[in-house]
This record gives sequence, C-alpha cells and structure tokens, in this order.
Amino acid sequence: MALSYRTAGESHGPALLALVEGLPAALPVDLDFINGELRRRQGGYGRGGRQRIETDTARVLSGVRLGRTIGSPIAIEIANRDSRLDDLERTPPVHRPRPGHADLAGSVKWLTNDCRETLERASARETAARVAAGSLARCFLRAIGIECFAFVRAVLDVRSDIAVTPESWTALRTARDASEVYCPDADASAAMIDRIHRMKTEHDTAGGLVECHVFGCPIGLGTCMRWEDRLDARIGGAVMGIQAFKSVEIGLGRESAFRPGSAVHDPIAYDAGRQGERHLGFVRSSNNAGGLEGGMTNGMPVVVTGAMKPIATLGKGMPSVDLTTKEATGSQYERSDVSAIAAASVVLENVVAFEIARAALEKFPGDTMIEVESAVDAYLRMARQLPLPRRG
Ligand code: EPS
Repeated sequence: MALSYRTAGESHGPALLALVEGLPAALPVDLDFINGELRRRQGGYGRGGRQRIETDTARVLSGVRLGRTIGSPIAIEIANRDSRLDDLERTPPVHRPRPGHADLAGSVKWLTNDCRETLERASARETAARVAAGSLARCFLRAIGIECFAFVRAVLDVRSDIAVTPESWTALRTARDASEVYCPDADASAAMIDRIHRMKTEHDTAGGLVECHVFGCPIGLGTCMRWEDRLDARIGGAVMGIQAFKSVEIGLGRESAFRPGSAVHDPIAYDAGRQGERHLGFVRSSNNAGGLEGGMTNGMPVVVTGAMKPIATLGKGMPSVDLTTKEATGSQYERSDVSAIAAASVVLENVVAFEIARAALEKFPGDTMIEVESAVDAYLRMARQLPLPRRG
C-alpha cells in the first residue's frame, strides 16, 4: 500500500488529527522524537500568544502496539487547549478580510460573510498534524539510514551563507537548536532576531527562506516514468502545500536559468575508494541539482528551499473592505505571530521527509520492516556489482 496521510481539524476545534497509512509493520515509533518535533514547531523567536497556551503532544490512537507499528492505519491526535470553535462570545465573526490570508477568497467561495469558517482550517495550526505525520515517517527513514535537517536561511534582508555538508550537518543541528530563530549561523541568527523584533515594534510581520537537506538517500528514489511521480514534483507540491509558502526551489533552483549549462550541471566522477556499503563510488564535485536528476535521487543530498511570505495578520492592519457594508476599512487583527519562520523550517523538514519516505517505500516495498530492509540491502548489493551479468 502506498504511504499517504491526511489531516483534519480546525485551529480552535477540539483537536488536530493526522491519519497515516502504508507504513510497514514492526517499525519502532519514537514518540519522544515526534513530540520533540511538535515542540520545536511551537517555538522560535516571533511566535505569538497561542503557543503559550498549547503543549502540542501526539496521542497515538491506532496502528501502534507496544511501541511498534502493526501495519494498520495510524491515527494521531493533537489536542487543542484553546478550543472554542462554538463559543460565540469568544469567537466573534470576522468580516474584515486580511490581505494575504484565505479570508476573502474563502468567504466568497463558501458564500458567507464570516471569514472564520475559512480561516479556522486555513490556519497554519494545521501544520502540527503535518509535522506529526512527517516525524512518524522519519522514524522509518532513520531505520533505513536517511536523515533530514532544515533551518532558517534568511529573514527579510538577513541571509546566512553557511554551507551544509554531510560532514557538518550534525554540528550545525546543535547550533540550530541553540538559536532562537533556528539558524545555525550565530551572527545571522542575532541579526534575524533583531529584524523580527523591529517588525514587532512596527506592528508588522516577516517571512523568509527555509532550507532542508536530506542525507543518505540511495541513488534511484523517485522516477522519470510519470510526471506526477517525479520526486521533485512531489516535493514541490508538498512544500507549496505549506501555508504561506510562495515558492520552492531544488538545489540551485531559479538561479539555474541565469547560468550556462557548464556552470550548472554537476560533473560526474568515479572514486573506487569511496565505495562502501551504501556509497556506490560515483562522486559529484558540486550539487547544483540538489540531489535530484530526472525526478530521481542521484546519491547527493536532496536540497530544498522554500520561501515563506510574511504572516497576513498585521498588528497595524492593511487596507481592506468590510464584507457586510462593502465600506473601506482596516483588516481585522487577531492574536498572531510576528514571524513563524522558525516553525516553518520544522514543517519543511517534516513534509519533505514524508515525500522521501513515500518514494523509498515505492522502491523498497514490504509489509514488514524486515522485508523493506532486505530490499534496500539487495538493491545496494546489485548496484555495487554493476554491470550485472544477466542485465547488461
Ligand atoms: C498557529 C496557531 C495560530 C496562529 C498561527 C499558527 O493560533 P491563533 O490563531 O489562535 O493565534 O498563531 O496561525 C496563523 C499565523 C494564521 O495566519 O492562521 C500554530 O499553532 O502554528
């Protein structure tokens, strides 16, 4: 069965839900890791009051027995403490749509003047469920030697030029986790915090760039056979599905359009000394492709960058129209974040991970982890022996 997930839940409903299907049986589920990711998603400099109310925790309702998967659908519940969807006094109607939010389009689409009916589901609070599903998928990825690392690359005009490599990323993860804005570059981190603070004093908001690196993918995850199954297409769709993301790039991304081929494509070499159990010996002196060629992993780290726009709820408001009177007015302000860019890096890390896990299970299917692990071993063994006598 293909790996998939769905989410349900409103920002101020009783709970958020994730339903994950297709994970093999006998996978150890690291609940502490999942809850750690949920905690990280709640944090970061620039978050608003909601995160002081919530303590996002995953409650596994099905599919896991004695800490291991049993092959059935896995339902995860994250309770909302600030649950007040039907409480009319504390949730008055919203009829002054915020530019940049789903308010206007959703209210017209669902034929109502109350933007709340749309904003409750459009809210980025739903990303808690996506992080739960993604971090569950990461328990699977870890079991087959694949790790993900994401961080904040830029906030407004502050950009870190730190390089991430398979050798440096674990140290960078420690530095990232010590940064209030989830940027492993200490100088850039301080400047980012400064910019977000300035936005706060100006009752404005800030977005930025978040970047994810995936290490340990064998060559050949994904496919070029169907356009919708290309791994870059799937990653692109998953990342653009994160609330407030306006662009996604793989590797060099958009910059590839402005350089000649010789300054874009990553030269291929073979180094027998690098050959090991997982490494096939093919080496690349650069990774502008971001680890994906022809919709398939090429053995280099997968590198994905997403651009998040600033939060649409501005303290100082934006020009808008009252949906009831049609008169000009300022957009509605509700408690919100000045910047959720740090949280966005956690969401990116986990949604990218889910797509990698989906592709890995397509290449290495199995009802149980033992079958999946032997499929990985068998494939790598054959790939090391290329050319195979019976294949040519
Ligand atoms: C979020 C919870 C929300 C917002 C934010 C994300 O909580 P509330 O609306 O109750 O303050 O902080 O959502 C938005 C920025 C948005 O535009 O909807 C969360 O848990 O991530």
